[in-house]
This record gives sequence, structure tokens and C-alpha cells, in this order.
Amino acid sequence: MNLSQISYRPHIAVVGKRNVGKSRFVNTLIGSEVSAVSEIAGTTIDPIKNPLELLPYGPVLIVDTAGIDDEGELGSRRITQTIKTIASADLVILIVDSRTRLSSKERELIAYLDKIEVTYLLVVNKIEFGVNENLLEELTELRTTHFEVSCKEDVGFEELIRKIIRMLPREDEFFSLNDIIAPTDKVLTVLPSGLPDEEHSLLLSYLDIIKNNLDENTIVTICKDTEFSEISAKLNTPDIIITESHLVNKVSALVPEKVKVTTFSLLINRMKSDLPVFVKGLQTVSKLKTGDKILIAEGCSQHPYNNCKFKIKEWLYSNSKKELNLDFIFGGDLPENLSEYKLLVHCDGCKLNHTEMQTRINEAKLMDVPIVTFGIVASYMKGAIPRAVASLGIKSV
Ligand SMILES: Nc1nc2c(ncn2[C@@H]2O[C@H](COP(=O)(O)OP(=O)(O)OP(=O)(O)O)[C@@H](O)[C@H]2O)c(=O)[nH]1
Ligand SMILES: [Mg+2]
Repeated sequence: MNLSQISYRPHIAVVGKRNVGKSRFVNTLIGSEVSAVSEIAGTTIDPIKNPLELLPYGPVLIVDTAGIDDEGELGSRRITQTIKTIASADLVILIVDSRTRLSSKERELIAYLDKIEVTYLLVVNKIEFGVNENLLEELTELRTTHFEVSCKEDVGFEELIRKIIRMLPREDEFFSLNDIIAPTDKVLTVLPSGLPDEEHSLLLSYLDIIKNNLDENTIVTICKDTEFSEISAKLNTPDIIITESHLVNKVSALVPEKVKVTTFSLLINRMKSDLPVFVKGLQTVSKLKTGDKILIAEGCSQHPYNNCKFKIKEWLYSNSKKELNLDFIFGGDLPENLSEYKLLVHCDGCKLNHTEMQTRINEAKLMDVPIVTFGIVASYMKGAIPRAVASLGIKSV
């Protein structure tokens, strides 16, 4: 895996009721007529993705969607599409009409956005008609910051674009390790000896990502676990040790408390997705009951983790001592019946980008299904937690 595989173009989803001006908003941002606009409600029926160079930020993907108040069987299918688009968005722009109060659909949508904790911005459109006082009061009550624009008169866009740029994630935000590792820190990476070649190459690819994110003044040393004591002494105690979960305890016992000790997979979890959510999900692992349904999901169909899947199964049984109902999926989307599961155990997502992984986390949050990854379960079962997560600045459960 290299960094280009996990780089991505942030998705901005434009959502709202029918006819509020979503498509015209997208056209105004892009500066050309990419989406059909009309006074007939329900003009946009499928999500439409448009590339946009948002200067000075860079390339993004802006997604026009069908109205969240669409009706009938077809309408509810369109709403599902819109919800999926929201789940995979880095930023959601919710458009409302300046002339009307918030409808129940719009309130539901705001509650949904709050629940999945996606970053969103509320935009009041058509302000040349004036802004409804009740709407303003409702927005103040909800403590939602909003922007006022008129797509028709091209008003309010300069400031709005500056705000959008401030709200968009920066790629280095996800991948940076600067808050954990300072320049001139001594980083010791400990690889297990006696691993099959394929697993070694996986660890080396992890290391490659981590190396790419270390300050160039950082001193990185690689050794095998069998040489750990000697190398650690030569380094006069490293500042941080990165290793495999099953080696954390062994390594931890040999170095002072102040030394950070963590794992490759936790670092990858942190860089690619939401490690605190997974740490919280661990609470469920120890409370599983007989008959609980658990979904074990692989992000891709060609997975290097086949072995890991069986280990996870074994660990779940040995930890809970309960008969659990395990389902497995490989590749594709999470199933519609996700809410039936007590726990979602997802792969670390080495073949998924940040947005794809975040989408799955959002879907799980929406369904109130705790989510953990193979990496965090492995670390937990091997006793690597709490030290391995505390070393990354996260309070353990
Ligand atoms: N006066 C005024 N009309 C606007 C403004 N923005 C959009 N409209 C009009 O509102 C109508 C609906 O605009 P669309 O962009 O098609 O709305 P939409 O939200 O995409 O609607 P659906 O695709 O049906 O969900 C069109 O007639 C637009 O020209 C605005 O700022 N002021
Ligand atoms: Mg439209």
C-alpha cells in the first residue's frame, strides 16, 4: 500500500428538500450548468457527482442529490440514495429556502447529521425574497451556523467558499503523526521474527506509510523482536516503539512507562479512520450475550486477512465464552439489515480510502451498531490495550 492509494478527493454532498435550489447552488459553485434546474419539484433523481477545483483548496467532488422530501416508492428509493451520499460525504451542505420555516423532514435531516457527526453547513438560499424571521429563530435554537446566499443573484458565495474550505479535511490532517512523534524523536519499529513472507510484506507496507509521515528529522530504527533489548539499549531508550499487537506486552515490560508503545494497525486505524469510535466499540466486545449476531466485514474481496478472520472468530469465542452468531461479508456495501447486529467487526480497511472507511463508520453509527476493527480487537485480545491506545493520546475504555 502506498499513500496514493489512500489519497482521495473530498466529497461535498448538497442536500435539502425539493426545489430549494440545490442544483442551481451546485451550478453556481461550479460556474456552469452541470445540473438541470427547474421549478418542477423532483427534477434531480439520482446523485450527480461533479469534479470541482475549489481554489485555493484543490480538487473536490460536489454531489447534487434528490430532494429529501421526495414521495412514493421511487421517492423513497431516491431518499435512500441521498442518505448513502451523506454517509460518504466529508462535508454536507444543507440548503433551505429563506421563505419558509424548517419542515419536519429538514429537522429529521439535521438530527441525522448530528447523529453521524458529519461536518455540515446550513445554507439559506433565495435571500433576495428576504429571510423568514421564524426560520432564523429556529436556526438559533438549534445552534446551527448558517450562511445566507442567493443563487439567482450570485450573492454570498465568496464568503461561503472560504467557509467551505475551512471546513474541508486536509489530507495531512489524517495522516500526520506530528502530535505523537516530535522531530529528533527516536522511533523503534519492532518486527516479529519467523513470520511468513506475505505477513512481513504487510508490516513493511505499514511501516512505509508511517515512515512517509514521520518528520525527516526523526530517527527510525527497525529491528526484529529477538534483537529488541539490545537495540533498545543502544538507542538509550526510544521515545516510541511501533510493533505488532502480540509483541506489545513483551516490549512494554522491557521499557519505562514513559515510552510510548503502540501497534502498526492502531496507527493505520488512526490515520485512516476514527480510532476513538473503535475504542468505544470495545466496550461491547466484553458484553456479548449468547445468540448475539456479529457481522465480520472485509472491505474488499481479495483480502490478505483470511487468517485474521478466523483468529477474530476464535478470540470472540474465547473472550465471551458465548455461542455467537457470526456472519461474514467480503467487499461491497454493508447490508441493509445492519441494525440486527450487536457488533460490527470491520477489517482495518487497507484497500479502502478514508472516505470509504468513514462511510462504513457512519452507517454503523446511524444504526446504533458499535464498530471495531480487526486491528483493535487483536490489540485488545492480546492485552495491548490500554497502553497501545494511551500512547496515541486516546483514553481507553
Ligand atoms: N428566486 C430564486 N430562485 C432560485 C434560487 N435558487 C434556485 N432558484 C429556483 O428554484 C427552482 C428550483 O431550483 P433547483 O435548483 O432545480 O432546485 P433543487 O433543489 O435542485 O430541486 P430538485 O432537483 O427538484 O430537488 C428553480 O426555478 C430555480 O431557478 C434563488 O436564489 N433565487
Ligand atoms: Mg435538483
